Amino acid sequence: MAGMKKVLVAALVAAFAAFIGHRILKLHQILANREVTVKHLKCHYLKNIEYGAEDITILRDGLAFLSTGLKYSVLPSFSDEPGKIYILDLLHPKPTPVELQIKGDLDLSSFNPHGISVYTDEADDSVYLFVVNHPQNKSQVEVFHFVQENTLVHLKTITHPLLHSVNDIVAVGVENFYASNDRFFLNDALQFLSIFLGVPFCQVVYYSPKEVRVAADGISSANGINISPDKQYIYVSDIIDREVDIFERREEEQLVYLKSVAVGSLCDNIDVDHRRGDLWLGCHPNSMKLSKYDPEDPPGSEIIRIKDIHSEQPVVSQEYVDNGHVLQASTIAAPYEGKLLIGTAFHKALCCDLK
Ligand SMILES: [Ca+2]
Ligand SMILES: [Ca+2]
Ligand SMILES: [Ca+2]
Repeated sequence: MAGMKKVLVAALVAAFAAFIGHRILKLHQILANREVTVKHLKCHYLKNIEYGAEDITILRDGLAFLSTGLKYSVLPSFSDEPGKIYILDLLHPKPTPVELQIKGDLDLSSFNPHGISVYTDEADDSVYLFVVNHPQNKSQVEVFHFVQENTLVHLKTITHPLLHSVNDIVAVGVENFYASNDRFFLNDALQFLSIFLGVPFCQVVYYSPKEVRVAADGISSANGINISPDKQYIYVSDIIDREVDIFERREEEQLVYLKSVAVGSLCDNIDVDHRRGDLWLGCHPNSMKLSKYDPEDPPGSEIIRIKDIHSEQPVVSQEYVDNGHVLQASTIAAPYEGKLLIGTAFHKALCCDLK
């Protein structure tokens, strides 16, 4: 009997050790500094963007919105100024970002914009900009009405206990959106433990003025979120699992998980080419360099495209790669008519030629 007990304990200890070993290996993969081979495009820096453009979204008429100046706990930041929203006309011969004036009841001194999304109301062509905002490290969503040429009128601030760690949003109506939470625990130690143990607790939340609820869960860390051109599918970048999760929108805005596509990098925000349906991802090839920032050995940038994501064999390709000497910490890449805008967490932004 005692021998049996010993065998059982030894088996349990071995299984536990194997599990811990497996998790250490996984964590090592997440934190690994991949040495990247540079692959450049013909690009130039965007004027006026020195402290990051974490998220970028482009309207069909070529107007791009840029969310700039993010201050986020896990990332370095090099400006004491509050964040700003810029606009850029890609149809202009020399596109230059211009700061949007914000009117209405919003505290601009603590404005800290993160993920953004635009929604055009087809009834009257009104454009609404949804912005994740982190004043005093809180998490809330601001809704603005965009008024040509350069004004945002603040309409409302949305807060909710389920919107506790919002990274990005995708608007699906004038007052409706999906939001991705990039962590489950607000406590850093518990959050690290959940990542170490590989427990996928993160959620996508659906918001409408009538109800707020969890639309999808089981995600390790939900970062960028976006929608297919036909509005049938929602894409979420699970940054820790280095994959894009695909969900189908069903009745009453429930999301049904379909599959994940491995991307081999820690991918941040997602833009979707409205013509072809390709996904463009701003990714981090060296996560350790990102958190332990050293200007002598900066974190690199990696832009990944996924073609035919709904087919049996999606095509995942590197479209732009830099070792940090040109561009650090890319978070978003948005294509438009042969051009590609690339934004970063805290560094500059690029406008590149794809042709
Ligand atoms: Ca976004
Ligand atoms: Ca996952
Ligand atoms: Ca993000």
